[in-house]
Formats: sequence, structure tokens, C-alpha cells
Amino acid sequence: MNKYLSVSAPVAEALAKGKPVVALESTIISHGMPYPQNVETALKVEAAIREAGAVPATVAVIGGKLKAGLTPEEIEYLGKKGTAVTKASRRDLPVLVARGEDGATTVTTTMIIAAMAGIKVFATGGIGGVHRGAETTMDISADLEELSRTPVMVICAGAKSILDLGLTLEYLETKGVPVIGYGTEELPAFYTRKSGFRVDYRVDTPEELASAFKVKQEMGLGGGMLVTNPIPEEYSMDKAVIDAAIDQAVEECRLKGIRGKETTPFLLARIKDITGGDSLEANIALVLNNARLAARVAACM
Ligand code: PSU
Ligand code: MN
Repeated sequence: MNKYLSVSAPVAEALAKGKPVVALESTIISHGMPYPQNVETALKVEAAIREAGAVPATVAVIGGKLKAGLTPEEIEYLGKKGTAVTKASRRDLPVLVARGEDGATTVTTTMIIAAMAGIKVFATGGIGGVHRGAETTMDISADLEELSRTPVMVICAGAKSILDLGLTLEYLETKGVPVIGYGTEELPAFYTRKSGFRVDYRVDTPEELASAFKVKQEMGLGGGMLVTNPIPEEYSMDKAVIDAAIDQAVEECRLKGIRGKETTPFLLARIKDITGGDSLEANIALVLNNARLAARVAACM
């Protein structure tokens, strides 16, 4: 086992016994939602995974340790500290760990730590991707690169149209990452079930997701797989409302000159403020939905 890795007792026990385990990220806690809803949601998502018969492994860097599996106290600590916790992508891990600091893991670093621990399935809300205007800013999330190299299945609700969804799909194609629609031919756009873009394959059962992932690893192709699971109908938002909020947030981001790792957290917070509580409710519902699917897929592995 990697000397910097620390797997919690329940997660270690489940892995040793071959029981299903689902990884969860922590940037969604620190940077993705306000306190205390972030902590409540994180605990609810863990509970949903347990109810579905799997063991949750929320991932973070705490005191320089790469943690797979947090206690409720550790989740509360990260949630309260909020954006004061370093948002940790691949490039941040060396210095954070060497200094013994804390970090909230993005999709990228959650995949890295999950893979180190031997966890194959990871549920979240949305992934990073190619930002709008990337043809000049070159702002492309490290999440896409990680999906191409690290063998973890990421189950999300698609990507928000804060990103250029067409370019995000092009990038994933170039990198050889399969983009699967769960019960849909169309890429979901996080708050809405449709985006106007097609996924590579539609898959309708957890068994088939698990089997495609297994075949990918057995062929030696390496890398991950992206499963996009549409938000439940009853929580999906009005496309015109959410698109207007996103356009406004993207424009404010440009005018303020916000760049780099601050971009995504800024956009997420602005969208939440512009749309009031509606987007937060949708966000919570879709994460729970993804966690339940992830638990079922993990059980098939
Ligand atoms: N997109 C969302 N919600 C999120 C994130 C992205 O809809 O919470 C977070 C995830 O942790 C993701 C990260 O991995 O932001 C991507 O950040 P960046 O765009 O800076 O790579
Ligand atoms: Mn970026």
C-alpha cells in the first residue's frame, strides 16, 4: 500500500472482503455547496450508499494523508472550512502532502486516491471539462486527462453548460474515454436531462456498465470510463432559466478576470446565487441519484 494513503477501517474491511465500495469527492463539499447543506448532503449521500448495500469512501487530503473513507467529524471539518480548504488537483498533491496540509479532492484526485486504494467506482455531481473560450484560455480541466489514465468509473450527471460540452466530448474522444449514457442516448447537462449532444453508447443496466469496465481493464486499455446519469425528471430545471443564469455567471467571470482553479468554484457559486435554492435542490437530488447507481454498479463488480 502507498505510504501516503490512509484507508478508513470500514473501507479497508469492505475491500478485503470484496464488498462493494463507492468513492465520493470532497471539493463538492468544500467548494460546491454552502455550509451546512454541504455537510448534510455529504452525509445523506453516504447513507444512501449504505442503504444500497455498499460502503461509502469519501476522499480527501487531511494533514498530508491521502484519505479513503472519512469520519462524520472529518466531513464536518471540511464542510465548515469550506473554500479555505485547498482545492486539490493532481498538481497540488506533492506540496500539500509534503507539508502535511489539507486538500479537498476534485474528480481528478478522488480518482487517483480511489485507484490507489483499489476502489473502482466513484459517484459525483458534475465533472470538469473544456471551458467555454478554451480556444484562447486553454482552460481544460485536469479531470479529462485523469479519465484517460486512471482506472476508475466516474458516475456523474453530465457536465454543466458552464463548459463547452461539444469540445469536452471531442477531448474525451481524443483521449479514448468512453462516454456512456445511462438510459439515454443524449448527454445530460447536469440540471437538465438533455444537452443536444449524443453520448457514445446508451447502457440500461448496472450489470452492463460493470462488464464494459471490466473488459476495458482486462484488455489492458487502462484509464477510466464516464457514465452520465440524467437528473431525475421531477428535479430537472427549466432549461431557459438555468441557461440564462449560466450565461450571466460566465459573463461575470470574464469581466472580473477570474482565471485558473478559481473559475469553476466562482461559476458554481454564482449560479446558485442567481437561481436561489432551486439549483441547490437539483444538485443534491442528482448526487443522490448517482450515488445509488454507483452502489448498484459496485455490487456487480
Ligand atoms: N463541476 C460541477 N460541480 C463540481 C465541480 C465541477 O458541476 O463540484 C468540481 C469537481 O470537484 C471537479 C472540479 O473535479 O470542480 C473541476 O475543477 P476545474 O474545472 O478547476 O478542473
Ligand atoms: Mn481549469
